[in-house]
Amino acid sequence: MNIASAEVCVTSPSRNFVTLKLTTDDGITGLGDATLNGREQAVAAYLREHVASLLVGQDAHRIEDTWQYLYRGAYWRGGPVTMAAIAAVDMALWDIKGKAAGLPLYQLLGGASRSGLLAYGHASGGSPQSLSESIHAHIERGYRAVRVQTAVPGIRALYGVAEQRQATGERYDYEPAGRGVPPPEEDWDSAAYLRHVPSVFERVREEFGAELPLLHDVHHRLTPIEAAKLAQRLEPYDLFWLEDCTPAENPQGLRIVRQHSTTPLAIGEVFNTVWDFQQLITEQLIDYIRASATHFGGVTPLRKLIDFAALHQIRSGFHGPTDVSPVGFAAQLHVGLAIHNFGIQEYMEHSEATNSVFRQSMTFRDGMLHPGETPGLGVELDEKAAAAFPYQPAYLPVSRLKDGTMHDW
Ligand code: CS2
Ligand code: MG
Repeated sequence: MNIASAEVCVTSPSRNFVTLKLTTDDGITGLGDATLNGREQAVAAYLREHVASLLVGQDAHRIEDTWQYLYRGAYWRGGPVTMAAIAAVDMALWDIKGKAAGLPLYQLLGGASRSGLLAYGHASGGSPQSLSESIHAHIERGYRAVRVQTAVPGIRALYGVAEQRQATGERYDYEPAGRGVPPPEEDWDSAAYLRHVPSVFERVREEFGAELPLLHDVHHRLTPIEAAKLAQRLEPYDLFWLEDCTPAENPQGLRIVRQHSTTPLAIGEVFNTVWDFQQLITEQLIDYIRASATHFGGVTPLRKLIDFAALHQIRSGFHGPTDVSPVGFAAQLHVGLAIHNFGIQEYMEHSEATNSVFRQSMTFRDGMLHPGETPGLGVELDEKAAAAFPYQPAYLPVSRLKDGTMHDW
């Protein structure tokens, strides 16, 4: 079974998605997600110009060897563009293998280790009242774990705080990238944020009780000592995790946070290879792995990473924002179902438009996700529907301090 063609589709139903479609000489198709928010066309070109011709004629069953060929063979290793491209090839080959075997991917990875995946949703609010409504709306939709993001007095526009109709669960895209150029500008003030956030969790715990798992994402905005202070101040509210509390390019920074707090830490949605995680895992500096199949080179390396993490009792918390396409999302649902050290799965529901282009077998019931029993990944791309949503330049917002200094993502 050889690869006969490799085609790239860029479509924008609510947001941009890059999808690789591999077709074998016996007519089986496989899909892979190569979406890189705000840099989509770079990955599309990487695949079209530099990868497609290398794949045609190759044995579609040789997943590991193809991965190593694209990773080691290129000389230039790693980075988000390369690894999203390799991820798409890897996922598409697993999709094909599953279809050829007549089995959903999780069966090829060892079979189910649980009946479903605990998901967390994104609640947020501009005021205590709207945050409370948003959390209630998520619980009503079945969520058993909730990420809590809040507006902060003194910060004009803050990433991750959705408009009310989005935050209460209508099927709009959360955290949309701003369409058009230049990227929207938001602002940031660490001191104002540190003063405000603990009081929000205090109120939420008072209202919703001790049992609801609560999560919070800092989006890499704090220095290590600020992150330590936040993690310490949040301890009474017993978070499930505190995410991306400081940029982790300098993993030693996390030692400072660990010295001051037992709040569990989740990191890694922007990481691309196991080397980015090595110190964090071996020194036990994190508790949850935030990698996604899409930005980490696919199913093959994600499985290896999570097995490595298991040696240190670190669990999965794979990245599931709406800029991971339904294809990439399905890939990690299959991994999450199969592994032993599953933690939680982020679930930002895709919009109706996205779901009309990507037909999915996955389900969300009573707060639990399941990838379904369709052979392969369980996602089909409706190319006609996709063609109605052409690519539109779109960028994540940037953050500046009050004096205009660019701040960390
Ligand atoms: C966020 C993401 O889901 C999350 O945890 O950090 O929404 C992230 O901002 C986007 O994926 C960036 O593309
Ligand atoms: Mg995040």
